[in-house]
Amino acid sequence: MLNIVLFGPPGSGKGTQAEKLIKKYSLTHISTGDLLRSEVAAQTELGIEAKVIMDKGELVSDKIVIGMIENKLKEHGGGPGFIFDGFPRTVEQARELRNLLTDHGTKVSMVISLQVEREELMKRLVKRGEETGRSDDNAETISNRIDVYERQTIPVTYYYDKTKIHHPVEGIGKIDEIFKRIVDVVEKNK
Ligand code: B4P
Repeated sequence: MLNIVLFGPPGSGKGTQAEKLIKKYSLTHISTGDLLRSEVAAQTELGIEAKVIMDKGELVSDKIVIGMIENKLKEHGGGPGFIFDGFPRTVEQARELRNLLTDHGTKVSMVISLQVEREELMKRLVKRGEETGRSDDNAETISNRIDVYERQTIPVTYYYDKTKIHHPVEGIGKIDEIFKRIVDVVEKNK
């Protein structure tokens, strides 16, 4: 199986590039952000709890997010592989992902980490907020999301650095150019 973790700060293009990768490699897309937003839209108990946290730009608890991933893996067992978009975001989530994939007889094939600096992230997400009205895409929340990323999510890269499957990719430029850079990494390492 080809299991890709698409990693990077909020606004680095994970969702954007995941869409293209799933088409090219017929992978199953698992975006914890999308899963949480559908719980919010359906106004489930989990969604009501998650919305408060997401609107502050904080991370939803590991327990909730890992439970969602577990369900998705059960649902889609086999197939060519998965794209994990926005997961793992903590070292605990990275450890659990490893355990869950081991239980399914597979593992993370590669971690592609999009590199984009804060100023560009702010610009992209403020623009998306204006266009879509997404409630966590306002300047104050975006800034906190980037702080949370630096504090809680960057340590995940140290976790993967030890495994030699971590590949940083420049995330600035045209969407198709970035996609080509990612595909080059996938082709060399799959
Ligand atoms: P996510 O939904 O994962 O939100 P995100 O990090 O902002 O990424 P997204 O995929 O939406 O944006 P993208 O970079 O593609 O998470 C939202 C919240 O959910 C989190 O804050 C947290 O509260 C919670 N959550 C999610 N996963 C969790 C987890 N594992 N644990 C705990 N909590 C979790 O793109 C951004 C914008 O940039 C788009 O508008 C796009 O059009 C634009 N863009 C992309 N590429 C570009 C390029 N090359 N040039 C210009 N613009 C570009």
